[in-house]
Amino acid sequence: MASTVGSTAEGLSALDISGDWAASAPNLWKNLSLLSPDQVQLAKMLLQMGQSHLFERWPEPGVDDDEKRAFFQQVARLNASYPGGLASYIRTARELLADSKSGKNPFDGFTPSVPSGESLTFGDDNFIHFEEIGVKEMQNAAFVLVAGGLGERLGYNGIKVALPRESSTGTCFLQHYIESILALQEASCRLVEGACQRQIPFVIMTSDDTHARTLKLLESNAYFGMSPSQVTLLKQEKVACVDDNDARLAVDPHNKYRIQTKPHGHGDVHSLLYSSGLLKTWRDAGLRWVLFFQDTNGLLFKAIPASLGVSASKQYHVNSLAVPRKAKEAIGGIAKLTHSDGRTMVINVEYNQLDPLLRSTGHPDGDVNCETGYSPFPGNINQLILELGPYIEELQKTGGAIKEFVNPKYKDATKTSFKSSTRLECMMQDYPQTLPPTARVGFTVMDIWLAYAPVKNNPEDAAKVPKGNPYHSATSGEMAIYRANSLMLKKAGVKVSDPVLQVFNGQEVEVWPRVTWKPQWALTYADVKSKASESCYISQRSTLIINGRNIFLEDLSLDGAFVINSADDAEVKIGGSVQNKGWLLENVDYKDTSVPEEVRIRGFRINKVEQLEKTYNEAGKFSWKP
Ligand code: UGB
Repeated sequence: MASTVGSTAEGLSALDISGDWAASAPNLWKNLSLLSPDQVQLAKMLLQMGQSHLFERWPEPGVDDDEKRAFFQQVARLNASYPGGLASYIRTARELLADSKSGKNPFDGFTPSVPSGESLTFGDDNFIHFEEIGVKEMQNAAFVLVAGGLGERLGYNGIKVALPRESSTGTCFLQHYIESILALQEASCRLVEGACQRQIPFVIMTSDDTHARTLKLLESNAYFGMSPSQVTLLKQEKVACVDDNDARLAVDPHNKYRIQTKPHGHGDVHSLLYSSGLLKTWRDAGLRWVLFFQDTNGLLFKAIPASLGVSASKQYHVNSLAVPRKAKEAIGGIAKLTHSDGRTMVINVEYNQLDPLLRSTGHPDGDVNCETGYSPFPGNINQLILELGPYIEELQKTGGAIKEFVNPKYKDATKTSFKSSTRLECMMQDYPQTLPPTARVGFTVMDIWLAYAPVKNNPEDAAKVPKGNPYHSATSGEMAIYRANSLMLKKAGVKVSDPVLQVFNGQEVEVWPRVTWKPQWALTYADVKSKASESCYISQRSTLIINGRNIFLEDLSLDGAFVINSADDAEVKIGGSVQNKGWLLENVDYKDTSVPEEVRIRGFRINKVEQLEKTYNEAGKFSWKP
């Protein structure tokens, strides 16, 4: 319990509030003897910052005293976790709310234009070259997953990283990410002469909404094979909500002794990494790259080797991964912004800002597609690769603070009151905003089918997405994995049947053969090419699951379901014709609550009618044909 101030008079002098403070917060004054000296200072700061309303409904001492102390413990946490403390938060909120009320454009004076960056085509020589470089560099990298968001748009009750990435194997996103990092670590180490001991560090940013469940998922699955010492969880704190343009802190509607809080955004990752000291540890260990990624993009590791190769070859301090973007799609656009005073920056312009910015700078149609059928501005998929040295240098100047914004929903055009409380937010991709013009900021555009299929939208909203725009749902996220694997095999020469169109949860999707593989089977196009021969064939209704490193598909002809498992030191050659009834996709309605949530949000379940399963648990060379 906190120690209390000796006397009321001591508390009064400590407060030193100008004006009639007792009239402004009489209920606080009555309760002053409950507070420690530090809490008295916090009380003083709150009153000085015009927050006396917080105490309006406080009863006499003796009633709810523990709750009152808990209130100040919360204030202390909010104060400590924000650079400059709560007073600074309130001041910034007032400034940004005033800008928002007056309609000030955050990009005032800047004109957007289409920037130039590296555009890659899967499987061509350039792509293969960058993948090779990327895999070599991987041992000098650390990965950071931002997973503090609850995913309100998806409406799923669990944490998003626990969702199956696809339901043929049921592997969840977090398991897939960890297995991909381990496979990259191993592939990179194989390219080093002599022993390579390096473990790729993996940081997960969590929040109060996700922390306990993320830790439990890791612990109950033995960290999916990663050494626990390789994984660090950094928890972001939420920030205070404000109720009006004066930035009066919002009282929690469920508890008058709490300030309402909401997430501050993924931009917190920079200050957390900086204050954790991890960046310096990594630099001292000789690391060179930090790769940031989001919670539910099941394709992203297919794009990582080549994009790291681009960073290394072009010596980019900042490399943003991007895909062609449909106009008005809810992903930010990467733009070059040129100020009338000559300043330029290459930066993400968030989807809700791009259209007004274009309209105010001579593009009356705003955010529209060009002749390619896509927006001329590449879509930011928020996977960033930062070079560690320049990153540390920059954070030493900023402490990791990222330019914030506020997005109040006003009740009416007078912009004087809000529909609900709001808060300051920040985004990790805004990091380049403070960089000097000499910084090497670039981006890498990849084929969308290869790099980007997030699971963000609930079935109802996904079904309303305009035709031609991506659904970003659990349905499309899973189908994208089968499509990408099928297209990679096709590019390698395998004959893969064309997809059929099917509708799940009101979304029409291409259904390709359900092909999945463990990351250690293939991380790059070169891996796929070396393990799948051109004489293979896979029919559309097939399922192929490859669980092992050294599995070689020779002249396999598959029409049905085939699961191949092998130990790391087994080498297995597979050929011949496999035919069975296979695994069927059966429609499920998202409103059918008798079905588990993770199944119903994708709109289908897999009925495993018949399959062939081959398992090679021992070391040695094996060859199989029916
Ligand atoms: N996240 C946190 O870790 N903490 C938070 O406080 C909030 C989120 P959303 P958003 O992928 O196409 C981003 O909600 O913010 C994590 C980019 O800004 O999924 O709407 C959260 O767990 C946008 O430019 O996305 O939009 C998740 O992993 C575009 O790139 C991640 O942050 C878009 O993503 C993203 O949170 C996209």
